[in-house]
Amino acid sequence: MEAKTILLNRGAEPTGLPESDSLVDMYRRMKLIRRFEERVNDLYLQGRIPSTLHLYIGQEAVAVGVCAGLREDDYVLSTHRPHGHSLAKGVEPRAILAELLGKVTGCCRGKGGSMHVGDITKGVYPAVAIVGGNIPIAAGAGLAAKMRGDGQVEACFFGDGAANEGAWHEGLNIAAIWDLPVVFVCENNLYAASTPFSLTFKVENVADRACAYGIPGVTVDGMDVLAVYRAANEAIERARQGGGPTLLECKTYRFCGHSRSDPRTYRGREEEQEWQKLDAIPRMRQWLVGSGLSDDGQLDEIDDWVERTFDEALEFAEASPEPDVSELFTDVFKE
Ligand SMILES: Cc1ncc(C[n+]2csc(CCOP(=O)(O)OP(=O)(O)O)c2C)c(N)n1
Ligand SMILES: [Mg+2]
Repeated sequence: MEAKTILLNRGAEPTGLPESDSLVDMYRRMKLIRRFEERVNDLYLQGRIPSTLHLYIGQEAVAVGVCAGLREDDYVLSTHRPHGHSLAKGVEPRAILAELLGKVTGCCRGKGGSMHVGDITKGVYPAVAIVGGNIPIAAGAGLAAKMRGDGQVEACFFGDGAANEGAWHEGLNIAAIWDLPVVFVCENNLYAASTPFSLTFKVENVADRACAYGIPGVTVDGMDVLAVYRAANEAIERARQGGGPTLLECKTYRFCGHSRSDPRTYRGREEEQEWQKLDAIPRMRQWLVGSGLSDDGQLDEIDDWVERTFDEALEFAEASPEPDVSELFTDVFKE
């Protein structure tokens, strides 16, 4: 089986898209993630976040494009870089922010912090920070969905680095042989921390490996939310109809460092500038205005809403108490 590549259609007229409201919503969600991350970064620099951070800035089109094709009762599995996935799936910004501040109103009651953000009531498993650790869990969740027969799909996000973990190969294989309803979404941002993709892969695309498991492999422009949406939607529908998993690779780039205190000596400023020209958010804005689906007035209002939403979330999180010490072991072990 050949991997299918639809990466090279940058600028092509998109087809098979949802209603215009949903398209404007994709802009809103990407903008929310971008500003959430930028403002969380400011809070971190002020010493107000008691943990490390892996920011999602630059990769917004992937989370939003994939989640736009999911049902409310579908599930998302995430990684050490999870804020964007949760926001895209509909977890409340205030619940994530409270979690980052270690408050009891956080989505994991303040006990998980940045790397374990998630809210099962919104269809987001608490994130797994072990690289590749969420892959077998996605297969297990897919098996549960298949046994329930309720048509639920799991979207499992991971980085290029995860695709070189043993658990990744085992998880993909078992999902493949049992036709489990999982979309494996690789966010290939070209680096695993400081290690370049080209030093750790002999193949050009992560999706080229799909043929080893007998499943479809698709590589898509991860800086184009519409391209991600179309490819993800096809994979999601295939999974829902019993057609098994897909390996969907989104070529993307993180605009910031890997985590805090990363001087980015392993990549050039010129490369960063080239990728920034592909920023999905202004591109989507331009496309919405150019195609008459929205206008600057509506999109400016959305931008204002994003700032207000963050202000309110911060006010809520700051006013919330920390978990009581008596809660130390609650929700940690299964009763
Ligand atoms: C098994 C394991 N090894 C190492 C780490 C430390 N670590 C955290 S993130 C990361 C890089 C992951 O790269 P990638 O999967 O490409 O995701 P990205 O950070 O680019 O989003 C590493 C090595 C870890 N958390 N788990
Ligand atoms: Mg990476």
